[in-house]
Amino acid sequence: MIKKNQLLEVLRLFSDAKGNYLSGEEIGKRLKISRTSVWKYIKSLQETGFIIEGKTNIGYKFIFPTDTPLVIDLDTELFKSTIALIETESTNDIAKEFSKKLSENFIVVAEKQTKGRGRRGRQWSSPFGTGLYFSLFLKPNLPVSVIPRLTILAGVAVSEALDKFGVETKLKWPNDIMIGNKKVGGILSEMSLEGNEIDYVILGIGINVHTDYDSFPDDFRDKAGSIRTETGKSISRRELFKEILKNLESRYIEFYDKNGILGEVRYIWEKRAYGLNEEVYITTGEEKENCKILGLKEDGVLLVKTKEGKVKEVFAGEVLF
Ligand code: BT5
Repeated sequence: MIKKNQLLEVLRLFSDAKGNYLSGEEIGKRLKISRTSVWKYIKSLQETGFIIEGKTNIGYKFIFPTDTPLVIDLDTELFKSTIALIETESTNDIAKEFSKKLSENFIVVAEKQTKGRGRRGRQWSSPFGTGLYFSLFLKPNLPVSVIPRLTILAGVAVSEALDKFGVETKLKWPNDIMIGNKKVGGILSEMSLEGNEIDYVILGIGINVHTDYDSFPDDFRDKAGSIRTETGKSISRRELFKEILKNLESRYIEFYDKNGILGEVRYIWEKRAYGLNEEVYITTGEEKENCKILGLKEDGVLLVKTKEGKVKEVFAGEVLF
């Protein structure tokens, strides 16, 4: 029986080895397992998509994906633990599953999701080794009404983190991260109530980092892209993950301390808004209306102007171009 946490330990050893070969003996010694077990672990990792080269009498070398986000050293006060998974249905579902077992904020991250979810039961395509798929489990003691603002806050935190890698993004209300006209990331926030109060919030974030167009399903291939396809940049998912967590943590703490006020985050979001002052279609349920995006209200609600010149607030829905 293969122990999952030891698989991760093998990965950690490889990421520390920085491209060098590690002998089976050395891996075995460090993990206190036999060489046969080492071989089984390597095989199991290979079967899930990791590329590990084996050379007789020398050892094993990690080829792909060396930027795996599964082995980051957390530098955070907000999150107390991480659940790292090679493959799972949906990190949001795992977070939900652990909501009863873990009472403090935690992170779930996976290399692949087989049932990655978007809003309203939509799919989130999550191929192995190319994107960042993670969920943040939070227990905020805040009024329910401010929780939808967390999607805006998370979008800003991701966009600012990407700035550090020289990647310019726009935010499409309410939850899309865009480069040009391609969607490269999305946020799915879900909450659970206990009576009238927040029990917990799960912020699920998906970002296409190296994903090729071919990996996206036909029905939205022309609308999706990755950081690599849109900018030609190949940035480390692990480094990006760290930067996002760092940013999100400080933005979230500020938001929390102000009892759920977006403050400057609102203006940062507006500056990065996709389609600001442009004609768009807003759909809420069945209706579709031609409007101009004016900005964001403090409460995360989108402000638009209709063809008749009426200013309207959009609480939920989609922006279509
Ligand atoms: C979202 O939904 O954009 C939210 C995506 C959240 C994904 C994360 S990954 C970690 C965590 N675990 C989960 O199971 N989910 C979260 P929505 O706005 O409903 O957009 C979904 C639509 O985006 C789909 O209907 C497709 O058209 C498109 N889409 C699906 N996968 C995509 C991808 N990888 N890149 C770009 N577009 C995609």
